[in-house]
Amino acid sequence: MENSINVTLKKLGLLAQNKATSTGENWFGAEKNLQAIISPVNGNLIAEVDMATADDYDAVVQKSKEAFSTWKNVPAPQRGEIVRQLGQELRNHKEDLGKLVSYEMGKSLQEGWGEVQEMIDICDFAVGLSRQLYGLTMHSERPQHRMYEQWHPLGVVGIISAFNFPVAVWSWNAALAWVCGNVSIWKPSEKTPLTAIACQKIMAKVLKANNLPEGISCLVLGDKNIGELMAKDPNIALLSATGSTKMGKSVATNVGARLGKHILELGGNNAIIITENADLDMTLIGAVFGAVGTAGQRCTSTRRLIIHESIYNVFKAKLVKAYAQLKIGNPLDTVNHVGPLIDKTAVKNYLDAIDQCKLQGGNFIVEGGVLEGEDFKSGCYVKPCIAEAKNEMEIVQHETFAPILYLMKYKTLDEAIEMQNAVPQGLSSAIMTTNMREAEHFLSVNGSDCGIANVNIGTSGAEIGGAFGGEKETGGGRESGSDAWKAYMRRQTNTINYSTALPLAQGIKFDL
Ligand code: UN1
Repeated sequence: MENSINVTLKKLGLLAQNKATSTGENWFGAEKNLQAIISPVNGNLIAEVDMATADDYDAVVQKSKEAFSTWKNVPAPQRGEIVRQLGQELRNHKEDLGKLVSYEMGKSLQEGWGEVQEMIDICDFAVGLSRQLYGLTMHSERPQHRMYEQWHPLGVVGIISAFNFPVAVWSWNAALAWVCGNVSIWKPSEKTPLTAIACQKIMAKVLKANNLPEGISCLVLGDKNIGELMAKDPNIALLSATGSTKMGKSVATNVGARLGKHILELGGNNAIIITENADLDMTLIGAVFGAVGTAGQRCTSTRRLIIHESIYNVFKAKLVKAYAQLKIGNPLDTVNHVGPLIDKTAVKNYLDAIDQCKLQGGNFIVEGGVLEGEDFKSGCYVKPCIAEAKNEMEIVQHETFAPILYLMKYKTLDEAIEMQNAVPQGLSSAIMTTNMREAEHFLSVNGSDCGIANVNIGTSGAEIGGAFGGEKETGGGRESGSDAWKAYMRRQTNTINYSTALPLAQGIKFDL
């Protein structure tokens, strides 16, 4: 395997030795501040990466501001053409980039490729969007006046992304930011910098081929101190941050203190309501993939199943049987369904959550535990587990980034919806039912309070075409599709008077 990973690294322009280097100017590090990157797949050192200092960060900001003065003057459809070329390069590199995502982060190869596909999809979306940055025209209340609105770029867009979607979330933000005329500075998770360097190199090549400044797309590798610099920096016109609610609150406070703009995509605590009218075979696939996909480390992962009492036991038995068939192991081996957690801290959080659940009265029907042996030598492989629990338990109210699924029973749909909504987070939700009244009630104003509400689909696996994000402690931001692009631009309202008089609005008389 070691050999095939080295080939992958090489094909992505990363050296196979243990030191990551880059020809790109806009990511930094001069072997001052080396951090080891360990694969959760086998515990091997993949590379050492230089982390940026505050001075490096300032230099990157300077580069990106210079690039903005060029880029904002490139017509939007031509900006779209650059993103089209990036999409093409991503197609060419899908296999390798997906594999590196899987090796550096631990998600299954299928999901690694799926993540790169999300990048390709958002590029396609952004190309179309580059010809559709529409403003409205309005009728003026004054004669021979015209009103309209237009959208201008913001400037430098900061992107802080999390380890669990190490490349896709960057592309959702960056592709939109660029067609909107912005430049971007990306701080990836310090746990997954290699995939970020690979993406940076791909984009740098596209920019170079088009004679455009590399500063249009910048990368800064760093920890939360760099994130804090970005949040406090008035040069960052918009900061889009994905991660924990704790991180989001700090970003919101720092960006808010300077009245800056932010997009926050934070924790989820997503439930599927399974009614007595659900197609249980279909439900099983959605629920199990939602709970164990990416080893329960998606912000859209299914954490709670709220099941009608009449089918509770039948569905519970199906779940237990399905969990017994799950194959846990090397995510690069496509026979496995579940790979490792990201690191040993994540394993500790998983074990603590299991302990807490037991202490708070939870009853495990599929036991958890850490896997041992040569195949699991990174120490990051855990068993997906299921506990019968109560919604109000403290641990159930909390997002644990691990494959722990909580089951609960309900009698009436209103009670189920109340439970589904009675958590601090509001990202994704789903109902499984073949009954139209139940489905529509769930989607109505009296239904789910989440940013995403699905019918007969699980909570994870959103398509890029819709706006992605959620309410309450999820942070309220929207990224990706629909009209999420508007957050990446500033709206300007223009009123033009082509008459020979100067009538005031609201009929105010002011004669000189
Ligand atoms: C995330 O977990 O931060 O909907 C993003 C999904 C993916 C994106 C998840 N398309 O599960």
